[in-house]
Amino acid sequence: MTASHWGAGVVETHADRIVAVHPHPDDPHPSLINQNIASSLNGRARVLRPAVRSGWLENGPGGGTRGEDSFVEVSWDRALDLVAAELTRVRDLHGNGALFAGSYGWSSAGRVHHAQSQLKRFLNCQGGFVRSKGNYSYNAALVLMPYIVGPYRDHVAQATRWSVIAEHSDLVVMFGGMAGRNTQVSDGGVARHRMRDNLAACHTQGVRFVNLSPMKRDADAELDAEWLPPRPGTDTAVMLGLAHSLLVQGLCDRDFLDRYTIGFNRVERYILGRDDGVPKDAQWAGDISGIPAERLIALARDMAHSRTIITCAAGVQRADFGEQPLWMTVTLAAMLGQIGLPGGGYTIGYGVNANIGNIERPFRSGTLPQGTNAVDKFVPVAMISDMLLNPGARYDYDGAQRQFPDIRLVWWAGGNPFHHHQDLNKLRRAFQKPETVIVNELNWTATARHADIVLPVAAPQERTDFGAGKSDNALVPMPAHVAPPGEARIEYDIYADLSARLGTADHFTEGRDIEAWTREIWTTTQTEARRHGVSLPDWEAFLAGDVLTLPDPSANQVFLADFRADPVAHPLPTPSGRIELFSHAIAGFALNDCHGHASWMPPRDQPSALYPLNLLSGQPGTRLHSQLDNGAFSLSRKIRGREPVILHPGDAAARGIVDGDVVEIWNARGRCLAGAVVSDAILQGCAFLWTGAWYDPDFDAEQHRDRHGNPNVLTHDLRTSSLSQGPAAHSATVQVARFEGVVPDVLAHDPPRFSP
Ligand SMILES: Nc1nc2c(c(=O)[nH]1)N[C@H]1C(S)=C(S)[C@@H](COP(=O)(O)OP(=O)(O)OC[C@H]3O[C@@H](n4cnc5c(=O)[nH]c(N)nc54)[C@H](O)[C@@H]3O)O[C@H]1N2
Ligand SMILES: Nc1nc2c(c(=O)[nH]1)N[C@H]1C(S)=C(S)[C@@H](COP(=O)(O)OP(=O)(O)OC[C@H]3O[C@@H](n4cnc5c(=O)[nH]c(N)nc54)[C@H](O)[C@@H]3O)O[C@H]1N2
Ligand SMILES: [Mo]
Repeated sequence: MTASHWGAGVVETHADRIVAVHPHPDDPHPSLINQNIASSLNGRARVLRPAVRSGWLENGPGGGTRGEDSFVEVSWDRALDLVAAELTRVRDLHGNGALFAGSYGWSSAGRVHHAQSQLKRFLNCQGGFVRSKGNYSYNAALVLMPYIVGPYRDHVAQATRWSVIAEHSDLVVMFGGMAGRNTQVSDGGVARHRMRDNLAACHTQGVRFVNLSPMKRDADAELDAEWLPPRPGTDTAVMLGLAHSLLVQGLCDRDFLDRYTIGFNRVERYILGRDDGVPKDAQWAGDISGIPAERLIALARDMAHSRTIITCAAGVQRADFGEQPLWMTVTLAAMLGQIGLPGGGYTIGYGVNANIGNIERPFRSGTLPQGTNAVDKFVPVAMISDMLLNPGARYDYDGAQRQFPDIRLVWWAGGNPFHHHQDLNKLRRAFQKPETVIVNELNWTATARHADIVLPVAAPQERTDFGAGKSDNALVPMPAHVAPPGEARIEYDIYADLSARLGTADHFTEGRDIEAWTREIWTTTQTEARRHGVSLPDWEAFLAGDVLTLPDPSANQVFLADFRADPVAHPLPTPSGRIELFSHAIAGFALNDCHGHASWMPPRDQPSALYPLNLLSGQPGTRLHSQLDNGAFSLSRKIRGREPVILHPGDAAARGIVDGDVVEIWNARGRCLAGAVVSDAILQGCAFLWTGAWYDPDFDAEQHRDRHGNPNVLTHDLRTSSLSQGPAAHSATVQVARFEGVVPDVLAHDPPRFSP
């Protein structure tokens, strides 16, 4: 048995090697991502021994060029001596505030060995570090929603169940769709994939779906969804057009707005164009979005006359001014007046994982305690490049002015910024700034290649653990199936040895080895379970057994039903206790990129003669982000070794591109190769390149061309707005052409160059 973010699996070994991970028999729709595991774990890219960048080794901290120098393999003793000495040096000279260990990333499932928890516990015992705040998934929602409705994570957990939608809804209007491929995954694990059957039940019950997304397959074919593709970044305009149609057709629920919201009068003036002379009517919205005005007017009427739930994919906010479609989703739903009714209202983020609207955890499992961080400094997660490039500079975030720390040492465990961050050429420049970069990795990812000291670590199937997805109702045993390859080690043991060198062993280990901690964490989980009336087996029995399923705590929940029933007894945690369609707090920040109510701002990069296509870069169906990109299933979908890019037949023909061609994609920030998939299931004028192909820069080529197809060489690092500073990957424009040169080999799945 094993657990992963994309599901439980049954591990088959042969002669001390993992040869396959099979679907768990109880999972109705197991993810094929498991098919990557054996080939990836046994692949050429595994880090087998500790390695140090030659330029750093020869010239000391800061020497040489990250990403280009060769590596020198060293013994563990040598590597740990170097790390301990460097940590001590940086702390003595600059203090703990010069250490950055935000380490954003998904790492692997497994409660005990969670990479970030391990690193943070270790560094907290050393006096702390600068952390990161927020995420790449839905940062705009994390910052915005508390002002207008309440904490976003709570709302995701409280999302109306699909069983309720199947029974009560007539219409599901989906901005950004609800891509089935994304619901393979859930943070920490998903033992049973329920989404497909739950959506099928909606369809069987006659629920209609409308998919407002540039990609037709953002709604699975079985839903028979109507496809109304807006131009990327224009959802706020579409929603305003719908809102205008409601107003002028007299379909707005005034009672709801009066009782449950504040500030609608301001929004109404804006929608009607009272102050700027621009009515945000269906014609206006149609011109901006490309969706016919008549269709918007009819859809607004249909929404008002049906039990309608509006959904907005998390990805829609991963764009310029990404707060606006969120705020406008809430505004539109409030105007319909169905918030808190079964099957009505809105949810932001259905489809962002397997469990939302399907299942919840009755209680939290135990985790490795991280201790306390004595450094009280954070950086918004997607400001990593700006932070490294501009120490001491000021920036806006969440209504306050803040200052970047002066970072000398970066430590990353469990994430891949050279996959996840925008504008990778800028990140490469930023990564030259610190004196030392330490990376713990399974594989020679681009981030490992941009490090100075690389520590090889065990994979989930090579250590004993248990899975407990954050929103899943299962506990999954994860016995070690094989030993780590080469000299790769369990991360806890690495930190224990380092702590001994630094004189903090007792503090870090509390006298326990990893097995003792594992038992301790299981005991905590048992205690927590007992408090919820659940009795869990002892550790040995659990580890030798099958997936354990916990009771569903809220099978028929309806989002904001309490608030609707009694807004006085159950006020929202907003300043007014109501839904804030106008926020005095946000208006008070006087930002030019996020006003006091939802408003339309065109994306910064507009298609031009030079860069005529909108680039979209959503999550890949064949892997989790960059994880397992070198696995068999992920590789099976590549085109001549490159990541597929989906192009509309009209855009392809205009460029002489046919299906299967290697193409070059570029803009002023960078360029990459990719493999063309020509399909009319994408809106003309868009190119969709999956994220996660391991970045493979060719330093001899123009703009360090990436040979493999990583969209983040093309995306910008300007972020959503100065309110939330979230990543805005979906707002980029590019040009595409057939690649006429000799197609180079992709080297990203091979180890780097080593020197003796
Ligand atoms: N253009 C574009 N960019 C995007 C997105 C997009 O839509 N478009 N999406 C964004 C989103 S939503 C996200 S969440 C991010 C995801 O970005 P990341 O979470 O950084 O991506 P992963 O590929 O999951 O990286 C996890 C890394 O951890 C390593 N790892 C796994 N297990 C362990 C372990 O036990 N120990 C250690 N030390 N390492 C381990 C893996 O080998 C892998 O390199 O990407 C973001 N980037
Ligand atoms: N298989 C698999 N599943 C995953 C992941 C993975 O790596 N692999 N990653 C997981 C993670 S970390 C996250 S955060 C979630 C993300 O889940 P989502 O945020 O829902 O997914 P995305 O793929 O980023 O975006 C959804 C869709 O939005 C559409 N879109 C982009 N721009 C616009 C726009 O301007 N308007 C409209 N209307 N639509 C637009 C794109 O076509 C895209 O397919 O997925 C999770 N699920
Ligand atoms: Mo994410």
